[in-house]
Amino acid sequence: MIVLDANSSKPLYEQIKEYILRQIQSGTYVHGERIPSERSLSETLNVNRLTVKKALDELVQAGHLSVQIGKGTYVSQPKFDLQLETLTSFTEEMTRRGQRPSSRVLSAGVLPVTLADARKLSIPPGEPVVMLVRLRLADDVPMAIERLQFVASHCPGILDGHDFSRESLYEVLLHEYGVQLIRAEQSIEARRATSEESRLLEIMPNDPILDMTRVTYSTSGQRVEYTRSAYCGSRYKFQAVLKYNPTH
Ligand code: 16G
Repeated sequence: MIVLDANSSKPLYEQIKEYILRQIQSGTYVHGERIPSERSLSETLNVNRLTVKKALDELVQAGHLSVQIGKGTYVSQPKFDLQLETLTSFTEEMTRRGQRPSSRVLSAGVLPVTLADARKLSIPPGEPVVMLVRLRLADDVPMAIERLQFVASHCPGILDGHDFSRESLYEVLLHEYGVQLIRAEQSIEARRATSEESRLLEIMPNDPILDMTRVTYSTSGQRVEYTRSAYCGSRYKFQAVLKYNPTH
């Protein structure tokens, strides 16, 4: 029996937050699992449902819980640490941490590059690029939506013989086309999810997104890939090692 102290100077919703955090810390509520519904918690704790809602909302805002629309409220998974210094593929990253990578191909085709994207890739406007839009998943949990363009002349016919819901693009490029990627320029910006992104990533509308762009170079020094990806802000944390530069 859990007793909340109605006479305490600490508001009831704060006591409920502490109670839920204790359940997470002790492992009673497990990462990635659904917690009891608002109704069930209000019955267990014998408090008004609105008070439970306020506590849950604040825990969601703080990132301890996350709402999956139509499913319920879940204990957040610990965030993924992504190293920013190494050029890796999604498949390599997930495999390294013992998770199963997969993708849902949302669209794939070869199209003439737009003027703006041609500049990013340093190619003439209209040159054919492979466009591949994928929802990337780790152990079946959606992590990111990647919209990539790859200069088609480096990988003729790549979309014909491959299933990119299972295969790694970087592996196919290396093993079949001999394209070794050597360096990338990457930037990260914060923004809110669009309604389409929130549906695909199974997050709340307006949840935070880390919008990443990557321009990747091959060993020949040419820009070959331009990718714009929407990473789920609640599931990622980026890390970099910084070195002191005495000339600055
Ligand atoms: C990473 C890359 C992406 C690349 C993909 C290839 C970003 C920030 N990074 O997600 O540019 O296309 O890996 O993955 O988007 P794959 O080899 O597993 O198909």
